[in-house]
Amino acid sequence: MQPSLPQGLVLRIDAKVCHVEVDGERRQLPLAGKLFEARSHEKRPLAVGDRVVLDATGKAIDQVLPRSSQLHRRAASEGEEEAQVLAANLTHVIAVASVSSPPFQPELVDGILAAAQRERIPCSLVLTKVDLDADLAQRWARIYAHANVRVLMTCTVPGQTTQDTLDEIGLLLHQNRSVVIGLSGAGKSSLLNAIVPGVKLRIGDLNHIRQGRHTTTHTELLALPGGGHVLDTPGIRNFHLFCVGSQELQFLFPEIAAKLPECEYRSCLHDGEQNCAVKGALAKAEIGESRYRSYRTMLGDALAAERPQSKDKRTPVRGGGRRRPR
Ligand SMILES: Nc1nc2c(ncn2[C@@H]2O[C@H](COP(=O)(O)OP(=O)(O)OP(=O)(O)O)[C@@H](O)[C@H]2O)c(=O)[nH]1
Ligand SMILES: [Mg+2]
Ligand SMILES: [Zn+2]
Repeated sequence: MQPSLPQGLVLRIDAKVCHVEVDGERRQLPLAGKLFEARSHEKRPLAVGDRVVLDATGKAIDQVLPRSSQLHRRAASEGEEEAQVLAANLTHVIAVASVSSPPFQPELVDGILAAAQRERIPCSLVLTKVDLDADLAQRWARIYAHANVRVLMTCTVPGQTTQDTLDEIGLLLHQNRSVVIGLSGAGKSSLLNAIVPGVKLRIGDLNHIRQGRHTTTHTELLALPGGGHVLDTPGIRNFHLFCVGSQELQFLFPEIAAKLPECEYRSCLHDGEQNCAVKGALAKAEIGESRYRSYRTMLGDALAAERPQSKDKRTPVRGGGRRRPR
């Protein structure tokens, strides 16, 4: 029988090599060229969190094992649409957003939540810097509670730390392989520093961040003392869904999809149709205006991609049937 090939876990990806943990030891390995061909629809053929098989020499990555989940978005590249997988094999997504400095960006947060929902990865929203505006933090927390999202409010400023919430996040981290993701300067690395003893990640200066400089420059998978893994990521500015169909989209916004049975049309897209139940839910603040705005923007993108004359080269989408009255 042929001896089995060594396997490893991708910890970090640099321009030319990947940092892979193999038998408890960190190695820097290149990728076999065939991987770039096999996964041409992806910006990169592998992601942090991937499990890989090495070649017989143990000196190159030969195969990427199937993923249990992936967090991916549409890559900001020209030409053919590509997916950018931000992290693989996750069991939890932590969307991090500050209430102020930088301001909360609902569309970015909603993109992350929708992408996690699409992969059925449980997702929490961490609202950071609550010391800067506690009322605003409460307002966002209410909107996301309607969306069935677990919201955790934090402050990591010494002397004002929200210890209970930090402990709660610590517990989540120990039980999962989580990715921490959000805008640059939101406080992702500060959050991990406050929770994980000894991790000492680099923290940004807000003036540098305002000039567009990230502090964290690589996604890095960290094994936590006490169990679990976490991926700290560089800040992102947008999160566009990759190839999502117009009919599928509302199911990534649970509080919007929950209204569908009350709409007049079975295939209602909640986009101005007659007797649409979402209208009433917005008036009663059961759905946040900002959530609906994000939904409409994403719906616009999805519908544009489905038009036959679309120059967009996305792969065909599911759904999109005619409206039928109930
Ligand atoms: N007032 C206040 N400031 C905070 C808090 N948490 C973080 N900060 C500040 O926010 C700035 C950015 O923090 P980082 O942790 O580097 O942000 P990041 O999200 O990791 O940024 P990138 O690595 O660039 O993506 C730093 O100046 C922190 O001191 C907080 O709870 N309250
Ligand atoms: Mg950081
Ligand atoms: Zn409707």
